[in-house]
Amino acid sequence: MSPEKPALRAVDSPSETTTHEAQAAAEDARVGWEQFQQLIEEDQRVEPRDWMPQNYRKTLVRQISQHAHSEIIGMQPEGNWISRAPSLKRKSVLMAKVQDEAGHGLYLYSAAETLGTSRDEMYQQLYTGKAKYSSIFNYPARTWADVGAVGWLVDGAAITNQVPLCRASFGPYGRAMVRVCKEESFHQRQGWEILYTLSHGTEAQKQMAQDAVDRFYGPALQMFGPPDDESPNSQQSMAWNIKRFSNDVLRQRFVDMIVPQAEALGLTLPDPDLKWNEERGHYDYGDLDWDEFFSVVKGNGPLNHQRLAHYRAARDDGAWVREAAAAYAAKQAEASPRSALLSA
Ligand code: BYC
Repeated sequence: MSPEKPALRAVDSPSETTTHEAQAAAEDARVGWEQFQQLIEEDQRVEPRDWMPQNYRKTLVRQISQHAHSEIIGMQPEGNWISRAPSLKRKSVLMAKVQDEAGHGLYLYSAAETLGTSRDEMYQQLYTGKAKYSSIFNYPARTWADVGAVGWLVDGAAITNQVPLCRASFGPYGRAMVRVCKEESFHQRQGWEILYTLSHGTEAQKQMAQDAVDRFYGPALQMFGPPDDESPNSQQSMAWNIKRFSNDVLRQRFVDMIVPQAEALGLTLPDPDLKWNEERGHYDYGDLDWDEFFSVVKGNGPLNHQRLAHYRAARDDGAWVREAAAAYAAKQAEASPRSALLSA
């Protein structure tokens, strides 16, 4: 006897099913929203499988992918100096640092992947010029002293910005930041040490260090993003415990940190308005050139085109390596599905 076909219940008609599913989805979203709110209020971590609002996911992908791209493009100014570093020791230290930056990019791409955006998609966005990356990397590193200024000022700004991100509400981002920050603090010391050596060398070396600081000071302060009243994302990101402090608060923290460090280096910071404000308990500093900042972010900085062209060329040149690796992995999987699974 053939099994009886179950009678179609009223609720199984397509429109009823849709209504039923929509109600269930709305209920899931309501419960998910409450759980999400509770995690944020209790300052706990949100994990990839937790329900999260679409805009929370979107802003995380926006910030994390932009951060990852910054690490990848950020290899270029210093990578350019590996073959010209003044000693074998300096060369190997710089090589390790640049390699660390590549690693940071990879941790961050992995964190963004847990939000459902594939690595290929992010690479493609960078390749086509759609993605943003930090404005600072569109400035040239002209001299060996610039490598010191990048380490001291750029990595210094990065640490100031990223230490609070270790407590970002999204688990994979916060955990990636812990490791990144440990490595960044070595990078900053490496930069400091280069500048210290130069500023205690010959007059020409000291001048080279001063020139580098003069050129990188303003753009490093702009790494923290636009002033608070022109920062559309800060408020919501802070409400979601992604960012813990506003752009201006972190910029001030950085200025307060580098003034005594510059004195110890025997170098000056190129800002005549820089002075201690007893009442505020902070250093006052002069206006930054925000027209220049927005122009760089829009793609019109000194090296935007060159940085992107170099990235594209490297990606194109490396296509055969990726194809060969994929073909090898497929061959291994065919020969031994189990070992391929284990090595995946
Ligand atoms: N450059 O509302 P806002 C490193 C964009 S690499 C370019 O304040 P948010 C290293 C911003 O994205 C470390 N764009 O945004 C590597 C937004 O545009 P969208 C890099 C910038 O997200 C190698 C718009 O302006 N660090 O250390 O709340 C060698 C409005 O801004 C910039 C990170 O990426 C900028 N400087 O705050 C050496 C840290 N600033 O997205 C060293 C992670 C702003 O709406 N990122 N914009 O189209 C963050 O902490 C935040 O995303 C920011 C901006 C503080 C940068």
